[in-house]
Amino acid sequence: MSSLPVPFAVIPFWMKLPDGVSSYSGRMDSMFSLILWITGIIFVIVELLLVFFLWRYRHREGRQVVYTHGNNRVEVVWTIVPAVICVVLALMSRRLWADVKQSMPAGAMPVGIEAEQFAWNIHYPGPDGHLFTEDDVVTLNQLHIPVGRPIVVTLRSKDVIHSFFLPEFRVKQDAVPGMSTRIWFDGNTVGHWEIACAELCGLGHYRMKGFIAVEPQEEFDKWLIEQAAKPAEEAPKTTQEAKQGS
Ligand SMILES: [Cu+2]
Repeated sequence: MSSLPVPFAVIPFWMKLPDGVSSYSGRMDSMFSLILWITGIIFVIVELLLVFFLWRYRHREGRQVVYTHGNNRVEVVWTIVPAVICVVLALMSRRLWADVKQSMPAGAMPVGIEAEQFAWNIHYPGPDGHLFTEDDVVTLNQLHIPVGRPIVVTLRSKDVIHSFFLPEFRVKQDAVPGMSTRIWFDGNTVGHWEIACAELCGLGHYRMKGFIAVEPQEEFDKWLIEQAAKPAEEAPKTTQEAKQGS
């Protein structure tokens, strides 16, 4: 999919997505721009036809109405063509969906993320090697990952539905109370970005923000040791008013 013909791999400049920094962001963008081109071209054709017909069949004194039962051939064509396009797109995105959402890469680093109103609790496994246990290293809103290493996130929620959103990594996944959802991604560029909540989750939704840092392995190791030495931070207690807004 990364080898789509050039025009389809290019997104118009006024629709630019932020530069992708995960290993699958390029494939996702190709799929996105292909669909955008197909739907965009169809949109323009349909709107032009609409305007043409408005003009062509406008009211004129003495013009008779014509009753028609349609045109079978045209109807068959405009049913089959979109159906074929949809099936082809479904088959093309199937593979990407499976790679991104359904199979987890081997040797990935496990991280647990528990969303709550209005913060992200980030868990790294402690000495027992398991997530969400007493000895986890827990940080508030600070997700650090080593560059180039796949991360498998086990996503949970303490209260309502949140959505874990990393725009530059092309990651978006709901965190649903009572469910553990696994997702994976990686970062192929060193840098800092934001974690957003993409699901309206209460009055404090606008400030439910975290930070992701992609750093060289040694820096990450150092950072994790520092975090392990610190007492875990608690999310600030949300006011009753803010919770009621959920
Ligand atoms: Cu939220």
